[in-house]
Amino acid sequence: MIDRLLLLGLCLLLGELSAPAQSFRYVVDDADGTPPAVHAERRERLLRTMQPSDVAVVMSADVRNRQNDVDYEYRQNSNLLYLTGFPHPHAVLVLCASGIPIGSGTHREVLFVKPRNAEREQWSGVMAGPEEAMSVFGIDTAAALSELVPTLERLLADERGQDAEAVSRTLYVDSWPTKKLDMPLLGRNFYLDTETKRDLREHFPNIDIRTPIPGLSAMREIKDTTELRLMRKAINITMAGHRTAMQGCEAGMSEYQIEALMEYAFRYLGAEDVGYPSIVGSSYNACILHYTTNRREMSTGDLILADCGAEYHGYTADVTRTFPMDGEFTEDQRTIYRVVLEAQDSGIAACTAGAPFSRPHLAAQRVIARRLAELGIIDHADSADQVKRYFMHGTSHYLGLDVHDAGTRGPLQPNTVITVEPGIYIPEGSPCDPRWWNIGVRIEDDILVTSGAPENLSGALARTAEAVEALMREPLPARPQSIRDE
Ligand SMILES: [Mn+2]
Repeated sequence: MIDRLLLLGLCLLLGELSAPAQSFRYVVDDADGTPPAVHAERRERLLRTMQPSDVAVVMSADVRNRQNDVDYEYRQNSNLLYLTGFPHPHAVLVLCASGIPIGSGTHREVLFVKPRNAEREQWSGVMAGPEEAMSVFGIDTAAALSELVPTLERLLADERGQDAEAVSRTLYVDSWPTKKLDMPLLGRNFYLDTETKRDLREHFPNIDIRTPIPGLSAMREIKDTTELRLMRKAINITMAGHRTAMQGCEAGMSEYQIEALMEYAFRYLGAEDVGYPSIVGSSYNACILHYTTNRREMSTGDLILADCGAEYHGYTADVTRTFPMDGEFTEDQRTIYRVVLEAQDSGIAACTAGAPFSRPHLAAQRVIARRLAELGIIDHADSADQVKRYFMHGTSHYLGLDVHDAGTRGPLQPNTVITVEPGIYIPEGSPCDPRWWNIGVRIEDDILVTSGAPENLSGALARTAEAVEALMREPLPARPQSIRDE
């Protein structure tokens, strides 16, 4: 990274700081993303869930600083991504069917964004301004971010000073992606949603202000054709990553090398990122649900749990496989693995339209309870506490733009994607025969609910113990390969 202070000093010396900066072109590098017309249709659909005079506000995610001049890689707020595809920070979408006053007219949608700045672009790349928001992203009207507050003032002015009886509008404000800032020295935490609402209520006392936007979760729960296409792509890339990790696994490796093989394949096949930090836990680390340290050197006889998902054009997969370091399960590992697989099969079969959201979990839990009791690992299959000791998490969550995606948790509906991921975790010291200690197994697939049988979108990746062993005997291809033709 170039030292900015050094350059700044040089510029000042040469009197170059005020020189006219280069103007860069705004380029979208690939055409595989969501078409602007699809975003426009989603905005229209959201507007139809609201009263005509209601206002919805959706903000971009904040830029998060790592230290000094370095920020974390930017990731857009999923709700704004879903409604606009706009990938940059400092943007706010306002929707109102009865019209938002901008310039001489009124508009149903306005995206407020930072105007372009040639000098900044030289350092951190080109960000779309109002012009590109309209021409590239297909937003009806875009304006400078500085216009946001004055516009809201004009839009909501009618309601000011009126008595509560006259309240006619609801202002829906999207939740902040960052919920809470810890401020230990002030002795309190700062909750962004609460603070935002309080500020707005002071400013517009007669407007009903609510968080979040109610229709949005229900919309995001059901995936449209474009979303399913991108999710299949993310899942196919993810399967290739898991194959690369299993085929490349060798004696003496460390967890981070499995992570490296996985993420190398993700990036090589076009994923921009991971959807969540990769979990690669061996031996006792496999018993920690969200273990992401990934630093342990593995040894012979270890079981490796890899819960990793590629993010492609905003959509993430979420797949877990558990495999033996040596390419062959021990007898006890195989026994536990088969129980988890049976539970998962049972959970997947329960993913039918109309079923309560909890049904896959109950189906998987029932199998695990019965089998753990048969193996003598617990005393009673009907003791929820005993089962929870070894299977302590839920079996399913929605999947989409977020790994734990938006949704209503109502009955399952066609074109919803959920995970089915039962597991059994037996840390050292557990009250059972020590032969089971340090076995942690989770098997997770991404399931598309349809009007008929559920479709396992990641089912082409080895699932049975024997298929995993067969895959690990295969040589590692020179380059990561997609399993399915796109
Ligand atoms: Mn998951």
